[in-house]
Amino acid sequence: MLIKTRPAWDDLRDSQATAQNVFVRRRTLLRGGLGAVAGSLLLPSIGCAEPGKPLANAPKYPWPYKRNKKYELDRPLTDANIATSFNNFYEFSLDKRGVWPLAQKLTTDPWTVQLKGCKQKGNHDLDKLLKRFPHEERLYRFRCVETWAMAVPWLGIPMAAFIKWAEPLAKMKYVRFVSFLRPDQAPGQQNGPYKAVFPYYEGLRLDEATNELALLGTGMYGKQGPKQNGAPLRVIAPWKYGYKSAKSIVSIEFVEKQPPTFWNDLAPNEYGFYSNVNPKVPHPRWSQAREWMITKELDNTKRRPTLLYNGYGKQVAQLYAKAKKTAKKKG
Ligand SMILES: Nc1nc2c(c(=O)[nH]1)N[C@H]1C(S)=C(S)[C@@H](COP(=O)(O)O)O[C@H]1N2
Ligand SMILES: [Mo]
Repeated sequence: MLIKTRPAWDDLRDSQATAQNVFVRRRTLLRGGLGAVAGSLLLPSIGCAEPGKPLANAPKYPWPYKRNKKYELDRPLTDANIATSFNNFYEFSLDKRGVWPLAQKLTTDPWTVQLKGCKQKGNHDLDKLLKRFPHEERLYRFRCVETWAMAVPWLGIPMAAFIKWAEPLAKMKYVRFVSFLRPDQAPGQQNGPYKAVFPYYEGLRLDEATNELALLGTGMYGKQGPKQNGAPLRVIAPWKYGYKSAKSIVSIEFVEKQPPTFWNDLAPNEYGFYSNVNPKVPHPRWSQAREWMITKELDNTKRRPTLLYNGYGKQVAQLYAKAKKTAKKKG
């Protein structure tokens, strides 16, 4: 209903439609002293940088895997060079085209993951941990809250298999993910407007995390990593807006209560905990009715309808049958 009264929101230019960026601008201005950062965000974030060959540095995928053919796409896959050179990863840069060169500094091997709130609690070497699980390739849609979208051949392990092995304590109802904190490798953690807020933290309800769709991502396009997309381990929850999928995670914690999340803490009126893709729930500053697929041209005027739950209602709608009101209200 809201959408019908505000059709103009469908015609947002990218400079207005960069949700999280616009918020940063306000915040930096409020804090003062970061005028340069704030100023650069006034420019549209697309169409200026040379994408290069950002997949080139990603190592060959080290684990055997099979494509799970159950998950089919209704649209072409996004070009690998586009999906790996147009990134949201504020630890490195607020400029989507500037993330990938900076992210190469992150050392991802060896990598330790800490587990809490489960029988397998403690520090685990990631390579050893990942050997325990069958790896799969899955073609999924991906949707950022800013209205850009892509279709990606992810590689990873089903989160349900990992959680079954980890054995969360019976009282735990949520899982919390925490990204790395290494200011020496991530300029955004040294100087960015969020330096005091990092590490990035996110979470899922336990029944969301054990849904068949949820993955712990370890690669894409047949390769490990790449770093700009969250190597060596990230969350993949394709029915939710992209910010739910924390990248380069170092800690997985099973907890009793709904954990606070990065964007919800920063702007609770704009970013909820559930954050399920929903064309009928507009962001306070733009419509979510339509989305645009990232391509070489980065043409955000060619839009297609957004799908409820990003087209994954068959798998996830039942998760929200009881809690419908909360999920919708929180967007
Ligand atoms: N640690 C961390 N994880 C993050 C982010 C971030 O800034 N830091 N951005 C999120 C957002 S807003 C999106 S849309 C996706 C982008 O993933 P991609 O660059 O692989 O497309 O990562 C999410 N995970
Ligand atoms: Mo996003």
